[in-house]
Amino acid sequence: MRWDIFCKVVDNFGDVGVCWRLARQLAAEHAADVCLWLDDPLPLAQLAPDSAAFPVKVRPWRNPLPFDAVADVVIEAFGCELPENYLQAMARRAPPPCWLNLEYLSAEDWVESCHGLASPHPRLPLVKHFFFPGFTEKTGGLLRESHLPTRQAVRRKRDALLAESPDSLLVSLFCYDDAPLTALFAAWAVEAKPLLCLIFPGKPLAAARAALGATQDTQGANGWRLDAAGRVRLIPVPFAAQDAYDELLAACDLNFVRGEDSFARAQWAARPFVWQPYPQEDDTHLRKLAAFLRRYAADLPVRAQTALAAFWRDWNGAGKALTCLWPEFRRQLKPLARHGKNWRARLLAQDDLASALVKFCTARV
Ligand code: TRH
Repeated sequence: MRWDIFCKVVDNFGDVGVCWRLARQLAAEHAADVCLWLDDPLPLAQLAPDSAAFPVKVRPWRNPLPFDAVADVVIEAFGCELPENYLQAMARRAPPPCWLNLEYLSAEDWVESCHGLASPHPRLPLVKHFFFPGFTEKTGGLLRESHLPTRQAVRRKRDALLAESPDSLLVSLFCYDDAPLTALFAAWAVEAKPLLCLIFPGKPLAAARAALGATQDTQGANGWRLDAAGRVRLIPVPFAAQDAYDELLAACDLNFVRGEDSFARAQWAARPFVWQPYPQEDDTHLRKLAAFLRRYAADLPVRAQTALAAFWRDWNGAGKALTCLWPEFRRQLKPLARHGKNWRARLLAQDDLASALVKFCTARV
C-alpha cells in the first residue's frame, strides 16, 4: 500500500518524532511505500540525521501540494488539516483512500469510545476515521518497533556514561522550561549521594541554567557540581538521534520525560520515570496525568504508589514539596524499576500502533 503521512510542526519535537517513527516502521516492517510530508525539516534533521538512509520519502509540504497521485492511505497527524488540492484529489479518487486522523496519546477512558469513529466530510464524498493511540486493547496501541534497544547496546552506553563514577544514580532530564528544577536540584544537593544527570539542549538546559542562576560562561567542561564534594553532577549532553535516545533511556536509572513520544519511550525502556505532559489550556494535561497515573500505578505497592503520585503531581505543579518528596521517591526506585518491567510486559501483549493501523486500513482499501 502507498501511504502519505502529513505532519505540521506545532512546536518542539513530538509531532515529527511520532510521524517519523511511524513512517520508518511502516516501510521497514510492513513493506509500505511511505511519503512523509513535512512543513518544517529542522526537527527531523535533529532527531534523525540519517533519515535519507531509510526507504521513506520525505517531501516539503507546500500549498498547493506538489503531489503525483493520492495514496491508498492518508494519515493526517494530530488534526493538521490536509492541503485543499490534495483533499479535492482524494474526493475524485475511486475508491477513495483510507483517511485517518492520528490523534494524541492519552490514557483517559473516553479514548476507547472515540477510537475508530467515522466522521463524514461536510462538503466532499469522503470519510475520515479517528485513530487513537492508547494503553488498552480497545485503542490503537503504542508505537513499538520490532527491535527495541538490545541489552548489549544499553550496557555499553551505561558503562561509558558512568566510567568516572560507576556508583552514581544515572538520570536523564528532558522537560519543559517551567519544570521546578530549583526544588529538584536543592533536594539533590542536600542529599549529596552520587548522581549524574544528563541534561538535553533547548528547554531542559535553559531551565537548568535558570535554576542554577548560571550562564553559558559559568558552565565548566564537565557541567555543574551541586555539592562541595562533587558527587552530584549535571552534564549538558547533545540532542541524540532517536535510536540513541531510546538506548539512553534504557541505560538510565531514572528518566524525566515529557510530551508524548519520550513518555512512551520511557515505558519501553522500563525504567522508573517522571512525566511532564505537554501543557494545555484548562489543565487538560493534568487530567491526562491523573488518568495515566490511575492505570500505571494501580498495581504498585502502596508506598511506591504514594511516592510516585506525589512526586509526579508536584513536578507538574509548583514543585513546592519536591525537595521533601525526593528522598522517599528515591527509596522507591527499586520497586518502581520492577514495576516498569511488568508494565512493559503488559503493553507488549497489545498490537503495536503501526500493525493496528495496517489492520484497520487493510480492511478498508
Ligand atoms: O518535544 P516534545 O515536547 O513534543 C511535544 C509533544 O509531542 C506534544 O504532545 C505536542 O503537542 C507538542 O510536542 C507539539 O516531547 P516528545 O513528544 O517527547 O517528543 C520528543 C521527541 O524527540 C521524541 O521523538 C524523542 C526525541 N528525542 C531525540 O530523538 N533525541 C533526544 O536527545 C531527545 C531529548 C528527544
